[in-house]
Amino acid sequence: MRFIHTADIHLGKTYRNSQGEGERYQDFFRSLAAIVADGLREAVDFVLIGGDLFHTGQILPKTFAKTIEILQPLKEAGIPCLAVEGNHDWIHRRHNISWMEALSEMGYIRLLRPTRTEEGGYVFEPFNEETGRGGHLELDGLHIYGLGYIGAQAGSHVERICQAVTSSNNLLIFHVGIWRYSPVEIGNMKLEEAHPLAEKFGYVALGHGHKPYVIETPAGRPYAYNPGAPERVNFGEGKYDKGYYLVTLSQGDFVVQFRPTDPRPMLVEVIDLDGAGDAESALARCLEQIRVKMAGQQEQRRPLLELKLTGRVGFHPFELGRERLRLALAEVVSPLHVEIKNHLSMVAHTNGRERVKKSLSEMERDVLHELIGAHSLYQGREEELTRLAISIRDLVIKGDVEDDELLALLGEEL
Ligand SMILES: [Mn+2]
Repeated sequence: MRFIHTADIHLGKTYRNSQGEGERYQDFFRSLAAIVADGLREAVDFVLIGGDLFHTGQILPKTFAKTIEILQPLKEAGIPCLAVEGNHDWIHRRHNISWMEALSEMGYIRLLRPTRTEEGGYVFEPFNEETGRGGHLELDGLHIYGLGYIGAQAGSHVERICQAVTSSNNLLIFHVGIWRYSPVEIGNMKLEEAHPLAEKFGYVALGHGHKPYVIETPAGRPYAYNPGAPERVNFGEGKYDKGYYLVTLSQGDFVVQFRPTDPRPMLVEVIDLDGAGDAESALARCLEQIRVKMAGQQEQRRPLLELKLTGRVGFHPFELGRERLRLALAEVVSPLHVEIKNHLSMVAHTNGRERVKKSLSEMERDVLHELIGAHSLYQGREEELTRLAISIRDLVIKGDVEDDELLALLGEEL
């Protein structure tokens, strides 16, 4: 028996109001289509998607239509595609049918999701082909269970999840990260909390963290696998291996092979402009560094670029604005999309004395620090809560995280 295990496809993601919007939108579909094509070529028995098939709970009709088009060959070949919901697919309004449920009803995926008892226990109902609902199904003697994103409670629910499983020869699809390996800030559990899963499941198909990793029992037996996202989704993923797993199950052993995918080039570059006297020379330094970095690149696709500008400069940081940088960069690397983090601080001269003006982000931190410290409940935790406030602000600006998750993050910290 052979199968593909992938996760975190993030269909529908793009950069709004960016010239590269249309092309970037295609990246994620191309990535899934290539995996589907591999599955057909390898004649796998089934495909697993460990959550975050879609980037957001609400998707555009064209995203749904394109997803169907890409999954169609699997359906026609009779290769089941089993999926769970990730945090990004999650829809909170229960009276609305989710896009994942719709795909399951139409037979493009088999969406696995447990039901819950009043006492908080888990029940994995057999999957019903007619309704497209259920928590578990059997394929050639392998029992496949599906558990989507359950948030911060994942670690404490492992025992209940294991209790709900009475079969042997089991596999679990679970959208959760493990703290030590997952760079995502929410939805993780501790390594030791995961270990009991190894007693019930021969293979745990993870999703959530976009970086691949494998988890072993304390005795050194691998049992949980996170393939990571096959495309680079967020800045910072440029250095991760990108791919999916092709797994062979023979005589109870899962033999796992990581297969690389072909993601768009992504570059995060820190540019130290310390000592630059004017914006013109700073810009020249910036472009030179990028030019050197990109020299000898064989890649045809336009890269995604994030620039972090640092240092003390003799001009107002605003002079190196987004548009000015974008125009200049277009001539050097022609990036598909650029994000700029301007951490420059200005050195001013007053009466011959050098004085460093605070950068925007420093001022912001100081203001928050003062506001938080003014409340007696939070005194002594200013540093940590300021950091939390800023990271929540960044998540809100990025627009990927749902309100409930932000609240959960706050709840955990407070
Ligand atoms: Mn994801």
